[in-house]
Amino acid sequence: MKVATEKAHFDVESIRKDFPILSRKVNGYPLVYLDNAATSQTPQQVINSITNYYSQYNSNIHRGVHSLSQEATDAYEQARIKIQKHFNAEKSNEIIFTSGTTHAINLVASGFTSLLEKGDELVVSALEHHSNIVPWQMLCERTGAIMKVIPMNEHGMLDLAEYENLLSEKTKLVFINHVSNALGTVNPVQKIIEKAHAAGAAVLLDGAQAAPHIKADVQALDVDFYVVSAHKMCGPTGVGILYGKEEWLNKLPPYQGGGEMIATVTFEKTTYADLPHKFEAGTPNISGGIAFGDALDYMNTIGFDKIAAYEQELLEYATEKLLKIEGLRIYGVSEEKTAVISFNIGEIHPYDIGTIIDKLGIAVRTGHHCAQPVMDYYKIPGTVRASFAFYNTKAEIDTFVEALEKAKKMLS
Ligand code: 7TS
Repeated sequence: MKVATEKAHFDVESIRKDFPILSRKVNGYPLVYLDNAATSQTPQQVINSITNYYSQYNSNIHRGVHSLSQEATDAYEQARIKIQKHFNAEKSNEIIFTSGTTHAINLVASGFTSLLEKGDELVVSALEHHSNIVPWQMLCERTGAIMKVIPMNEHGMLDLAEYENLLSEKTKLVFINHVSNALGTVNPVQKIIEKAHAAGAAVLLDGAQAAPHIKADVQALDVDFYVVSAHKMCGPTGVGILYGKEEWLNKLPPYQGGGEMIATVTFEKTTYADLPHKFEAGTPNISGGIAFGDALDYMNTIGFDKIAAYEQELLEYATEKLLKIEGLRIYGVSEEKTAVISFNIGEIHPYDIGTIIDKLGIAVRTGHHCAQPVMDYYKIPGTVRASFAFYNTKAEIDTFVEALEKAKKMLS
């Protein structure tokens, strides 16, 4: 994202009071939680939403005549509408509840089995999380389709000229993350979508790392599929969505068979329910879906513009401070990036740094971040990744940098 020009006041101290976990201690030190790209923390408003569901109207949806079931169904469908509005989908039946991004990608990849022929081509990028690689490799094995990879460069950005060379009339689908989880790079998705459509290919954007920071407008993007996980944006784990254009979702066969996804069942033939139920077999994560809607309300009340501007301030502050540590190298220096910093210090193994600073109450992720091709590009086993959220502070960054200096002394 572009650097914010105006540093508007952001009342982080009052926001932090919404997150009970932020006041706990870890290993005797105040928790400094910098692993937000793995999962974000949960505000009391969202915790209350889950408690309220289980203490007031826990029941199965879409089937009971009784009042509790009606209340639960209304709340769940209301959440679907909140999500539709948030991502500006044209219709609420284009929002399919899933267990998360991984499930959503697998749903689409499975559906494409019947739409591809041997020799068809798929385009992926070198920057992907494994969940946007492996389901498609499995699809290629089933169909004989071929996967082509857009290369990345030293800055952690995609080579768009090479992307254009990869596109042809054989290309059926392009799948790319909106934001890279390992490096924070914001990809030029509008251009990527335009070029894919010009070649006649559909596009799936993995929005798992973008949605907590950028309010995507699926109609403005004209994207065919957009997938996210609630747990990266103040919601609970085990729930997410697949947005798909209605015409595409109608073309894909159901992913799983079971209750709630049928119109009629006989042993001779079953007919399927309309969207969105065709893709929602079985009892879903009801409280999770409702809480996802409430998490979006929570973030929208603060405002995505304000969140993005504040996180950019944190990113600039942390980048400047970290670069003062001798021997520290940051991977991923795209001009447009979210508040993620992946780095190594000299030859020190990232795991050792992570372990030492954990003893000081600081949570970061270390390793390949489920993006091994990115690590292979840089010829490293992994990095230390600090990923910031709107409830982090500059004081926490200072604590983090001091802890890194200590770790460096111990390990050099
Ligand atoms: N896509 C991207 C870009 C991701 O960052 C992740 C999770 C996923 C897909 C999978 O999401 P899930 O909710 O289905 O598991 N990324 C990370 C991470 O960076 N650290 O831990 C999980």
